[in-house]
Amino acid sequence: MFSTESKTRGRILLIDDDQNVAKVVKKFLERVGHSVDTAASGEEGIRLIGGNQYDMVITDIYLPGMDGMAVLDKIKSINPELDIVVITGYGSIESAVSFMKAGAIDYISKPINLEHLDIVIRKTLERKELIKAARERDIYFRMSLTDALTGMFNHKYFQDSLEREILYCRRKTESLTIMMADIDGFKAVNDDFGHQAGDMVLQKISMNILKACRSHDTVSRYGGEEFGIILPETGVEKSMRVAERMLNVVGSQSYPPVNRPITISIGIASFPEHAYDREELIQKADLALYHSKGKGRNRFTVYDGSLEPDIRH
Ligand code: GH3
Ligand code: MG
Ligand code: MG
Repeated sequence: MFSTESKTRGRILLIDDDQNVAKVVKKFLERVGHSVDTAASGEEGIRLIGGNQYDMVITDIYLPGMDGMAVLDKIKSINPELDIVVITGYGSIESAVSFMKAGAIDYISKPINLEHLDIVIRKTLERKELIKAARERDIYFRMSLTDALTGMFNHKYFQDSLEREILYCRRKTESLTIMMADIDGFKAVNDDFGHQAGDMVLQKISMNILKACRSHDTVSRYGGEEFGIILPETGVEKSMRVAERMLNVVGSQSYPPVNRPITISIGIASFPEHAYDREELIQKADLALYHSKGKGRNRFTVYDGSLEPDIRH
């Protein structure tokens, strides 16, 4: 996978007290496009690492003063992620192994074969690039699933998880319950205390909703001041206890700077009891939520056929 055509270039620190070796290696590495600083002792190398951003370090293991192992330990304590390649004496594989056990990423032996050195450096830099790219992908992936204000999962994650959970429950003939929760009178909170205070309330309510749920429940910000919660392997009875707890936790807290009680209303619907697919389940939980609002708020309602609007005229 590591192409010799790779354009990977790095900022490299070379620590070697042998000035001839340092000169030859530096010249070679610069010719192939790297930027290289040299240090003639471990102490000097450590100093340079303190003030520069290197991609990797190449260090001789035989150094005057601080020896190679001490240098390696010190570098790892400063920056555990900095890749270190050690230069070992000819045939001393044991020392190479002990350095790799201590955290070196690879080794080259003296006398240095420049082509081998080139391969080791490319592999090290490319590995570093791959790790960086994987981390970025991971961050963007997580960002795409979470809501920036509350840190909760977002609408899309809620929909995707619900679809997945329903498929699972169909296969396993399990039940699941969802709750739609909406903050009561939130428009007035914004109007009376400002949007920033509203945001703070949203954040604290999110924490409290999470507190009332169990670790395997999926809690997400459905939109605005509404939350969608998936309770896997949970029927109506159990979900009512969770809803009760949620109303208590949310309603019993204060939300400075807002100096009035803040409550939520909840609608509950279960699979397969009330609906057999995702959209219908959400629609039924919404209808139950609407009913909680109509009945005076700060309460939960479990979906029931009698809640359906009467369409006979
Ligand atoms: P109800 O009890 O019927 O739910 O009344 P309500 O005032 O909560 O409902 P309404 O739908 O009238 O208003 C919702 C408000 O929520 C309006 C909107 O500005 C506010 N809101 C939605 N998202 C955010 C947000 O991210 N931050 C803030 N501060 N407010 C938000
Ligand atoms: Mg509301
Ligand atoms: Mg709302």
